[in-house]
Amino acid sequence: MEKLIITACICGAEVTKEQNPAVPYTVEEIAREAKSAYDAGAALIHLHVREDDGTPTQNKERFEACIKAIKEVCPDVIVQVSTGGAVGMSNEERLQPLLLNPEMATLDCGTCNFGGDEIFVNTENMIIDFVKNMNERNVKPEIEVFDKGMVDMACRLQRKGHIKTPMHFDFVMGVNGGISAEARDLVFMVGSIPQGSTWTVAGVGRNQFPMAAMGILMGGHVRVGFEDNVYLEKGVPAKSNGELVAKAARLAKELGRELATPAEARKILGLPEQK
Ligand code: KMH
Ligand code: ZN
Repeated sequence: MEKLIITACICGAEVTKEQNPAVPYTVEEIAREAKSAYDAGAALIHLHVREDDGTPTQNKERFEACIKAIKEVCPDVIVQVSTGGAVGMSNEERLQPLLLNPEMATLDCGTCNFGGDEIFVNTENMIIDFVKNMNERNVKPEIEVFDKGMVDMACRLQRKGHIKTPMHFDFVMGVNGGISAEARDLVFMVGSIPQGSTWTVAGVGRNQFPMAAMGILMGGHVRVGFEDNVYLEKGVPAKSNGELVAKAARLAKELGRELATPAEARKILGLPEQK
């Protein structure tokens, strides 16, 4: 089987230090968490950034500082910026990190409830605008889908020529408002994407490691990290993102999947070699 890409979503926009004191806010903390994940086997960092007080931001300068700090300690890691940001941000704010010409960025392919009164808005025209922006800058989108209809939206936009092939999907499963995280759900999602696509799975909360194990077995890739889950096991907060990545790496080893280095991950994802 193809080598396994572990993505670490080290920070997110919603999770707080009250939930786990190791959640990073400052530039230094973000670099520390990226390094812990990279040392444990992550080839890719899915990046959100915060102000020092924890407020989520899409500020270009803050992203620039964080990416620089990450690259100083993990020079070859792939950094994928979030264009999802936090619920309620404007499109202009969300698009800011693309100005840095990152290797990858997320492309959220539909609107969904996000718990309580929160709605994560991604209309069809927004998706077209976001991907146009990525295409102009040669940024590879990771198509984030929280439900099956979002896979269909991405495929429709691919057929219309907006999204390039091969597509790379991230199935985010278990969000309160999106698809649940049962084995049958992942089988359904994987069976719904075009041949030649790559995919990763991000199980939310207690679904993180069951979904990771399924992703490893089914030949996909996996995402773990504080954005989606702060516990190493029931009732045990993870001390770092590295602990979560190390657990995914142990599962991979037991199940016979070798880990992809960042260079190998670039090949699998069709990204240009790092200069
Ligand atoms: N924070 C969520 C509202 C992304 O990174 O593109 C959206 C999110 C998706 O995290
Ligand atoms: Zn995210």
